[in-house]
Amino acid sequence: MDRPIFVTRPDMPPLEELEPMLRQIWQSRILTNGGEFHARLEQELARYLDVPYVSLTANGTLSLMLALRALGIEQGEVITTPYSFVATTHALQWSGLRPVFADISPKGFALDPDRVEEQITPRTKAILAVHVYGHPCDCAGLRRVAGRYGLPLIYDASHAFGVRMQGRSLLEQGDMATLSFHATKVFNTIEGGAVICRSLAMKQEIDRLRNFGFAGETEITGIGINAKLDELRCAYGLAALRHVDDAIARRRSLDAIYRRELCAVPALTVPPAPAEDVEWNYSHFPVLVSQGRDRLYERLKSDGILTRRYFYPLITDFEPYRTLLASQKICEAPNARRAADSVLCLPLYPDLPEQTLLRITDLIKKYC
Ligand code: T4K
Repeated sequence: MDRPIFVTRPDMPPLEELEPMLRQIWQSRILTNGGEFHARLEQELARYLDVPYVSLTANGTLSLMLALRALGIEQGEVITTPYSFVATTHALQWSGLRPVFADISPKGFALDPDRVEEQITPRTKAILAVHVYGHPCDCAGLRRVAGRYGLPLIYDASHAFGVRMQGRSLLEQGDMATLSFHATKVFNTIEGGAVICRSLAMKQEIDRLRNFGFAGETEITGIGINAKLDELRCAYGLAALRHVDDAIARRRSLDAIYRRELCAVPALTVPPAPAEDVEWNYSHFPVLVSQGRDRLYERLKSDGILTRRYFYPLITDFEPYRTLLASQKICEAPNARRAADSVLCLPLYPDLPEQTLLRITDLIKKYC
């Protein structure tokens, strides 16, 4: 049997580009707690992403927890989306915050600002939105709502590496944005992540919090955590960054073939690419299957095509949350539910051969 086709494959830098940096690490024995490669990756990412300050972290989940802590959001409710990877809500729960869910927009996959506003009460302490699949949220609408009630606005931008809107980095939106550099992301450091800060003071606060709160050898300024990224992963990230433009270009051409092949399949809706003023990263290729999504998922699986239902089930439907939220009146979120029940993310990664992609689209046409 052919090898399975996964929904994604990590994009890895050439080993020979990594080797000199690994030798240097072996010589210096500086492995973690900040080092040359860590400092260089923060600088190079800030330049590449066109943002003022980058604080590297061990992963995207800890990035969210650090952002919440640095903004002083330590109790109360945070309005968020049920249509995301569970880590978005887990980060709130681990931070002792109560998630309150609002529906996504009927067009697209991100929080609807009007639905967010309906959930605001005196207990609300912040809004946590997600740029799902790297498609920008309605940032103007969310900014208006957050501003009206004086609430901090945080973006989980785990999918939005390198995305730009109206000529500026999407990561500049909100009070803080967080990234995941997990192996499955457009840019990866195997595990890893970052917090994007607007000011040096905020970056310094995140830097202290990710290192247990240490502000010097004998002083801590807060209850920090260990969320540091080590030198090996930073070296890997430096090598990977040199290739990320090529990887995004390759994703763009595969995305175009999928669109060409699937736009006329009656049982499918191919969500439009983001608006023209958005430079997108082509992080995922979701389609909406009006009927029989799970049957299509299973049939493709039996052909060795491992699509994924990102994001099904809704976060509110996972068991721990069903119990935790049992006493709470949960918003119905019909738009999020419709998306979760019909979405299928198709394989998309830079070295997916075109021939394989065409085999996938042929099978989809046959089964739909
Ligand atoms: N916020 C959002 C919106 C997120 O999407 C995520 C993570 C986070 C926050 C949290 O960030 P991190 O704390 O993770 O940095 C994956 C990833 O583990 C997760 O990082 C990601 N989102 C989520 C959307 O997807 P799974 O359980 O679906 O991954 P897995 O292991 O099934 O991988 C998918 C496919 O990728 C596999 O079938 C094969 C391929 N693969 C995967 C890995 C890990 C490889 O070929 N090599 C690999 O090393 O969660």
